[in-house]
Amino acid sequence: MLIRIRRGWEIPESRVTPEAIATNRRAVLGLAAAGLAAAPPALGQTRDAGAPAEGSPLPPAMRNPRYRVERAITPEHEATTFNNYYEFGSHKSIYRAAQRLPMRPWTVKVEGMVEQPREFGIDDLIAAMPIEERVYRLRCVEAWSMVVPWTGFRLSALLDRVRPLSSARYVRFETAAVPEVMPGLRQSWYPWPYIEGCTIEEAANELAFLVVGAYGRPLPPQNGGPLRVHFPWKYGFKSGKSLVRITLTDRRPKSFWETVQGNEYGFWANVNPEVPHPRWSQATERVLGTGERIPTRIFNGYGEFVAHLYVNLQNERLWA
Ligand SMILES: Nc1nc2c(c(=O)[nH]1)N[C@H]1C(S)=C(S)[C@@H](COP(=O)(O)O)O[C@H]1N2
Ligand SMILES: [Mo]
Repeated sequence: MLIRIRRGWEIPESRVTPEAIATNRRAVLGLAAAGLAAAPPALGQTRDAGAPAEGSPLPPAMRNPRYRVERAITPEHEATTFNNYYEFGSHKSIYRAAQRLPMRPWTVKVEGMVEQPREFGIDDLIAAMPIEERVYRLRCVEAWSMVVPWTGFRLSALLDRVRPLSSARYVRFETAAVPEVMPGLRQSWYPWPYIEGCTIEEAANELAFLVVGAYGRPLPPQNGGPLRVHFPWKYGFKSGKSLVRITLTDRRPKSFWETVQGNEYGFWANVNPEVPHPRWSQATERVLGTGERIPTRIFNGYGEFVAHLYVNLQNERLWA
């Protein structure tokens, strides 16, 4: 029986962009060359300028049609050359510097209030987890946004492996700190390493995603390779990059930006167009690639999945 596997980069939406057509053509050519229905996405493709030279090809990942975005996918080149990653510098053009981050070997510890703490090698983890592709919006607190096809697996799938104790209330995410390749770490006034966190309920939500790829390729270092988290309903800074440690805890983690400027960047940081940042409006966002300005949506458009998480938390500063 011939089973047609939907390639990761196929766009089900009617708004197909020129980038999508170009990418899809590459895919068709790659398929013909390999003569396989489920060839690894990276096969036979030329790497984009920002893409990494390291990392094993990802197993084929099917796009999950449940998460629809009624906007065009951001061109890969834009998403991989315009980044926030302060360890490499406090500007958007860190993608070249980030290529120096050694992405293999790479391990991530999952520990704290769990029955079975474990350390996973990244390739073992990718092989063991239910890999899928999800097209998600990302809205930075600085009011730009993009739409990216990420490859990864649910955060809860990983947490299930270590069996969190019932006393665990929060999840803390820690980014690698490698002084030899990260010039930003010399800026000693910043509270390195980069820390982020969420509640257990948020971690269990179906949208909370651990990312190991983008555009069908291994996640490049500038986007947080080889492993980053993404909460698409929250401002982008909640999505910690290049994770080395995930800790279950009963104490609310104090994040990097909260420590730097707590009155501007809080723990919850859910997207809300009606709650301005102290220094600018959050009503609209600039679309990466086109420069178009579009209205920002509450929970970044994901309210149907996450609004229930916050109904009993109205005394919290949920929006910034
Ligand atoms: N370790 C680390 N993670 C980080 C950041 C950072 O500076 N360091 N920046 C955050 C911010 S502000 C955003 S908007 C997103 C950007 O992700 P992208 O470069 O893939 O677009 O990463 C987040 N994760
Ligand atoms: Mo951001």
